[in-house]
Amino acid sequence: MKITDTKELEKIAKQIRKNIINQVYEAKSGHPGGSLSCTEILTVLYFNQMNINEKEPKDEARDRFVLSKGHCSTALYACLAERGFIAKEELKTFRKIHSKLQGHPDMNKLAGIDMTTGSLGQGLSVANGMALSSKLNHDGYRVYCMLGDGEIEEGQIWEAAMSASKYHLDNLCVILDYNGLQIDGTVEEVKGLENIEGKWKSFGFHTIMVDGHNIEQLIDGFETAKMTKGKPTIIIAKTIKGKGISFMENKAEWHGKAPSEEEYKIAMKELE
Ligand SMILES: Cc1ncc(C[n+]2csc(CCOP(=O)(O)OP(=O)(O)O)c2C)c(N)n1
Repeated sequence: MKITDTKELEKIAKQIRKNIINQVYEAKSGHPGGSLSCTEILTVLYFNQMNINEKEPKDEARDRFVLSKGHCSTALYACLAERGFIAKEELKTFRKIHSKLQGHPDMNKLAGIDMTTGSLGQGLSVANGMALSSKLNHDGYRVYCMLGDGEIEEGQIWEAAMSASKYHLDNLCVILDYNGLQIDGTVEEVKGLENIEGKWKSFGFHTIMVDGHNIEQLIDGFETAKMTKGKPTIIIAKTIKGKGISFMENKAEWHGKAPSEEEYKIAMKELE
């Protein structure tokens, strides 16, 4: 399945946002802010870019995706449900005991999840391993890894960045969800990321800056990444935390909390 129509992809993104809010509301917990900021990125990956098959989720030849900012699992589950990897009904089990849909993604519970994540800073190292394996075995699959901008304040990320360029992992595409907010404040307040593009360039990456809510720019970015040889690519996607729900946008307080009944109704109305 490859959807190329921008309007169609925007419609899917809207449905994914509804799925995110429904999961968090039903569970009375979760992370809506950073899930809503990466919605279009995931939509483009899962409906336009990645070579995946919902009927064979463990196909060795599939492209891999690592949601390194694992707290945003609702966005990934919402996407997997729309793409047919799981039943939509299953979204209601998010964060329940014994559910396949744990608060943070668990690859041992759910086919379609390529890596267990949640402890920030580790995903890029694993993605490196996958990309290196694909190259050594001539498997041909690509690896995508999504990082949060708060997450990249972890030192392990920069060690992994050096390794990715040392091994010329041009089959690796990192996406930075650059929404400017962290768990309880701005990323700049916690530990500044000034000259973000220069930082990644100096670590040996090909850098592409996009508006992370613009489907066409995202598709162009991923296509350019595929054509880039000899080095890994990072797509730095400028986004808005809480995108799509007026009272959640750009508010750190919506990093990890559920809406009240009244807020839920307003949110769903805004997504109509
Ligand atoms: C190693 C580790 N330290 C701390 C946390 C707690 N934590 C969860 S989310 C978060 C902030 C992440 O910010 P960012 O990467 O910008 O995520 P986004 O804004 O996209 O949700 C923190 C500190 C964690 N999950 N793992």
